Amino acid sequence: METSLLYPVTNDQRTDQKLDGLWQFKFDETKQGVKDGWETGFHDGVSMPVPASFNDFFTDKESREYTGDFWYSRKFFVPSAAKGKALFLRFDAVTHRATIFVNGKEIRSHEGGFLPFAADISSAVHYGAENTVVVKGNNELSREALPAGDTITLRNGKKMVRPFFDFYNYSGLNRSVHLLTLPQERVLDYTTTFELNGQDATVNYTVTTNGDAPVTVSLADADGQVVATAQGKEGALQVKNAHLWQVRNAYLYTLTIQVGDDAQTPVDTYTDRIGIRTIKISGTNILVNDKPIYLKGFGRHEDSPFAGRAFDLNVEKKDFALMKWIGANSFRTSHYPYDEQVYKIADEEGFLLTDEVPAVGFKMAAAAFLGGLNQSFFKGPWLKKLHERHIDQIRDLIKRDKNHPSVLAWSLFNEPDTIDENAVPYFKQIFDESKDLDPQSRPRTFTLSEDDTIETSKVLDFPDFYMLNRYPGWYHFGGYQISDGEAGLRDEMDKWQKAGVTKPVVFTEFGADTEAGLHKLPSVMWTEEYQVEVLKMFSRVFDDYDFIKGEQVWNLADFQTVEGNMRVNGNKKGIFTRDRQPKEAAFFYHDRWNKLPLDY
Ligand code: GCB
Repeated sequence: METSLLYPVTNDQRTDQKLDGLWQFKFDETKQGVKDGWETGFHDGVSMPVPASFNDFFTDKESREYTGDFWYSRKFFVPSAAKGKALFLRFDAVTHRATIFVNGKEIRSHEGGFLPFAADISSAVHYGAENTVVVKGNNELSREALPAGDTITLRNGKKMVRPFFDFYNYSGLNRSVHLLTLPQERVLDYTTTFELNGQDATVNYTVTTNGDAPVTVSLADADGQVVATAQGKEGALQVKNAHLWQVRNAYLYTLTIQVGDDAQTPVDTYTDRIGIRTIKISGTNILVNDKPIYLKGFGRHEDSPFAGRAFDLNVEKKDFALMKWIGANSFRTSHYPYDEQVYKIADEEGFLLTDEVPAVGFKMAAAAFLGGLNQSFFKGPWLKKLHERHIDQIRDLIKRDKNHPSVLAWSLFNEPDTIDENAVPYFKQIFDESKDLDPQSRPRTFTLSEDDTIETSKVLDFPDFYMLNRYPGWYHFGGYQISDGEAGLRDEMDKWQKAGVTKPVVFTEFGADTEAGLHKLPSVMWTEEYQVEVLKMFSRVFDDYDFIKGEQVWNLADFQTVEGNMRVNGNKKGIFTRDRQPKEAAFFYHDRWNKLPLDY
């Protein structure tokens, strides 16, 4: 687990300089890099933008599909003023694994392509001089790593990935790289929990530092007025007439943590924006600030033309504009933790998000569907290593995101094989080990695929609410058979109702692939008219069952996938196209969601 995952800030004690821009880049098919000393830096690569997935910049297929080791290199200047400070490079995400070298010295490695890590580089740098950072990356998939898949070698010797999921294996330095100078004695982490007492609120906090200097915590309102202060590494801030963070009506306070005896010249300061709100599950209700809410929104992907899976603030801005316009209030970070800036925007805009670890592809039927094998996923030599990585990433995810008011719940898997008895001990372990990680005790859950029903799933006791991914009208009972699809969906919901479901049910995937601009009267599958028919069918069903507490359609936008006979250059279930233009279905939801009350 990472020591500190605090998001970088700049203030009197800390500096954050982004090392984004053009880096040197090389493939390393034959693993020559180390032998040839690439870790000391190189100039004979191609220039590569950071942050970006490297794949779509290439015009030849071998490069776009490249699987194996790849290297990035660039120079950066460390000012003399940094001497005596703690000095780190922070990588917001390298997909999927990385080893970091500075001036030829190996600093550290990291596994997991969607979470940040920091490398202490103070022992390797030259002050007042240029330094070289080199990243050796790798994008292979295996059953021992998240997300799950295989890497095969073609008869021509080229490696290729076979993901057990459909999103394209976009790789590289997908998020920003930061050069951080930090005080030696500093804040490593903090937590908050909330109690609401009538008009007032208590913010309980803990602060972790790496020293003994005293800690002072203060809270300022949106106008910058300090409303509460407290001393010590643990304490409570009493807030009179608290402004609560509400869904789509956010209010953020600024929390300032100071380390040191002297308030005028602190040893360290860390500032963050927090929202006061509570989250509870009560019967079949999801409660925010003790009021029931109904989730409207999307499963999403970090995906766009040119930069692939890289974080792009412009795309994100547009996505939030579209989600606000359409009347959404929530989304799931399917199928991996997103860039931290996404959570900051969600905090400000009052969106709720279900935060997912990349535990996707834990099902051999998914592998079979995409051309792989059909056997038990939860029984195999890969499980031990996979489990270590899975829980490690859950720890880092919760550590990274626990202070965001927008985070509603933790999603610990997407569509694992839960009809397999072998899944039970694995689930027990993951749920036991993650139980106390979140100080706010947010709900933990996972999505159930169509095979996993109230009758077949062996792990229904574990989640705090149910997330269902269902595709009648598309993968079965498509086209003119859609009426049978609706009947089947109602039969399934009747069974949940009859069984006396005691937890909320949220539909987290449903939809139909739709080629934008394709029209037909009467409709056929793939047309914009048909997508609307499918979504209307689901809406009718949702409206008839009280225990359904949300609808998150698959997907906000079309996205790039593996190629195959199931996909026409991507997954086209987007309500918007990949370049974020509306399909007919967008207007259907604009109409429906803007009318639905929050506690529907
Ligand atoms: C699913 C997966 C999602 C796919 C989707 C589809 O069940 O969770 O990753 O993209 O189905 O469209 O097939």
